[in-house]
Amino acid sequence: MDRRETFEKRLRGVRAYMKEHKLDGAMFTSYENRRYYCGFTGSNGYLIITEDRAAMVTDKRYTTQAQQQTVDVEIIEHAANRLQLVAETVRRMGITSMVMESCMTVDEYFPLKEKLGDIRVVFEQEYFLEQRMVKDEEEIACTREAIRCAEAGFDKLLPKLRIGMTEKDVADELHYLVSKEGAEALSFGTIVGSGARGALAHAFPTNKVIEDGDMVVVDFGVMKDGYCSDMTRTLLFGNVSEAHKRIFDLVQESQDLAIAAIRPGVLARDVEDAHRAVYLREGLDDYALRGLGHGIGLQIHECPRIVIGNETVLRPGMIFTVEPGLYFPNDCGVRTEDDVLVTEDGVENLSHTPHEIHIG
Ligand SMILES: [Mn+2]
Repeated sequence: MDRRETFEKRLRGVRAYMKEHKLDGAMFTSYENRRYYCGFTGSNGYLIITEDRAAMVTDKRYTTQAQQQTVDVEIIEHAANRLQLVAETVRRMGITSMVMESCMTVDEYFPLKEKLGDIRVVFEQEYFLEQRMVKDEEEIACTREAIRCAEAGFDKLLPKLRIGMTEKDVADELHYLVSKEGAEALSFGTIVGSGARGALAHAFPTNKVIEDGDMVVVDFGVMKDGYCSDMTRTLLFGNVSEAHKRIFDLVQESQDLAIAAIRPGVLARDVEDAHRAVYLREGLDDYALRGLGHGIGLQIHECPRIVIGNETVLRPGMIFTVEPGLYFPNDCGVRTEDDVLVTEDGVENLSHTPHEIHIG
């Protein structure tokens, strides 16, 4: 598919929504949806869609970039009175009713609403998130490349790791290595939690020294062409106690069961249940979180959410994380995270880094 076809196909989904809800326009204001529906990667823009046209209001920093990145989108440059021009453009395109993303801030919405006058506005978020939930070939390829950069950097990190390094040393080294592999950015702030700090699910790397016997949770991701990867490994430094190693093994078992349960037609909650069965059996469910994973894409957290009770039906092309964990406050934490793709007949694990890694 060329770029024109890609965006036409995605916009057909928007236009189907407009038709179904008897609207004659749509406006996108988030970075991710602008990028998804027209390819523009700038930080400011109002993408306005009608039945047969598309226009984007942006500022002078981005005029040339927007012209280069988009296909068949009229680029309109705004000066000081941004919202005035947005409202005028909406009216000029003949829109009388439109759907907007509900993530717009109230600070921005109320002044815009006033300028839109009698143009009817409805809000939607879920529908567009669901459109992005099933990835096309190009999106899958970008995600694979993001995972490759992350894993190649991580692989080069392992021989450099030593007892006595700090959590921050680990994160700094990793960031340099993934960047060298071609990562364009980090998907989120890297987590390094050693020893008891591993129980903090989102531990920010500190100057704490990694000691003999620490289990160290390293959770990070990188972006490639806008698409995020996300992986976690719990590294076993030196002589890890038998009690801690047993926890580590239970998390691996729960991940294996979850991945084995993934195929088209299965509900997200069934995959969640499959991993939780291990913790329930062991009487350890209180030490797990309430979810197993999340979709990844242009955002680090997308649909489908693999959480308790979620009835989303898994479909080929969905990419999400499988990240079981056990967290014992003031003692230790373990998490292992792979990224998986739902295929026509089952699942492909896109992550290839070994799960059990000993250091020193
Ligand atoms: Mn994750």
